Amino acid sequence: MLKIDLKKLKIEAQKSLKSAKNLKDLDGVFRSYFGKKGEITQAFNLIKDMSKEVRAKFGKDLNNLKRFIEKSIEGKKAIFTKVVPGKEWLDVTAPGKKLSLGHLHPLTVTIRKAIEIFQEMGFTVVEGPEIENEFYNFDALNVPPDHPARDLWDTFWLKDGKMLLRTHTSPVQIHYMEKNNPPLRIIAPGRVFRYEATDASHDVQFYHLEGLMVGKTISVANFIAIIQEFFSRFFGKEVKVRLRPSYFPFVEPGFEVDMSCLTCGGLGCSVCKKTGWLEIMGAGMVHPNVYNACAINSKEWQGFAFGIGLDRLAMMKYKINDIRLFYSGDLRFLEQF
Ligand code: FA5
Repeated sequence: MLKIDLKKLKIEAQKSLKSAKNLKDLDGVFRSYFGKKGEITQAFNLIKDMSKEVRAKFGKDLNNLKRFIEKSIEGKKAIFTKVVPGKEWLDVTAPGKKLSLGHLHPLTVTIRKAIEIFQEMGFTVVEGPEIENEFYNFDALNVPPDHPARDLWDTFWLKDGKMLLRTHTSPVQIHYMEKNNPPLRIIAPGRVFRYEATDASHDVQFYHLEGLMVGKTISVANFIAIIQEFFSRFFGKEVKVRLRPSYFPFVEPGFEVDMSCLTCGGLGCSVCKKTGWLEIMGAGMVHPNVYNACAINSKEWQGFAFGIGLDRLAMMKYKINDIRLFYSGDLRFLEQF
């Protein structure tokens, strides 16, 4: 039987490991011990022919040697594969990985800009709930039950028939005046909902910015000055504005405010329905019944309220010809801003 001297084998293994200069040499050492005809492999093949007494000791010693050589190879491999700091090659001219950054939605930019301008003019920002009850959305705004004016707003009623998705941010006026006494100067931006057919300038959800200014002598002239200032700052240029008499139950007198269509320069397009003007907001002097609903003396206080359609404002600013694009989630559209 072939005799194997494990001690000698260990010394030889140490020598060949010491002389290995790179990974290729190391691979050669590995194969010379663990390959098909490798020394350790062959030594294991001998075990089956050994007597019981010899087998136990030899097997144990052989396993120890096997582990020793494996560990030594691993150790040397770690040294060869270790990256030497400062010696790593880096191509500083290679193009970097482009991180795709998100950005604000054009409606968010519009809302923030509008808020900023009104804050600079001394208005306080107030919020209210998107789900309202009838009282705040209608009754307190001088629209009693069964009054035909309720038809002015196509409403999403909730199941109980009393709660609804607010059709405008005007209810925030009521919440605020219930808790605060005049003089006051607030804006209430927020999302509103209408159960109506969509087209280029109408959607079922959009943003309103309600404004309310009440004092002892606040007049329509103050409203015109404020709104003219707002438009000029928002668009960064003079914008033509016109007032048309209109009806809103919560104001008297009431008017509709149009701005010249910036999409077509007033020539007529699908956004302005070929009129050259775009209805951008409703407004008027607050109706005495609204003050009464909030326990405010209507003989002592007076002021104006308005409700701007922020989506339409954004359409004018960015020359967008369909309101529905804002809510389409289409990246080809959004990435243009
Ligand atoms: C109102 O909702 C009143 N609460 C505004 C108001 C406030 C009047 C205070 C007087 C005093 P109106 O329904 O017209 O008004 O809506 C206001 C603005 O919202 C419109 O001028 C328009 O710019 C925008 N708007 C109305 N309906 C839609 C719609 N379906 N999609 C997008 N914008 C709309």
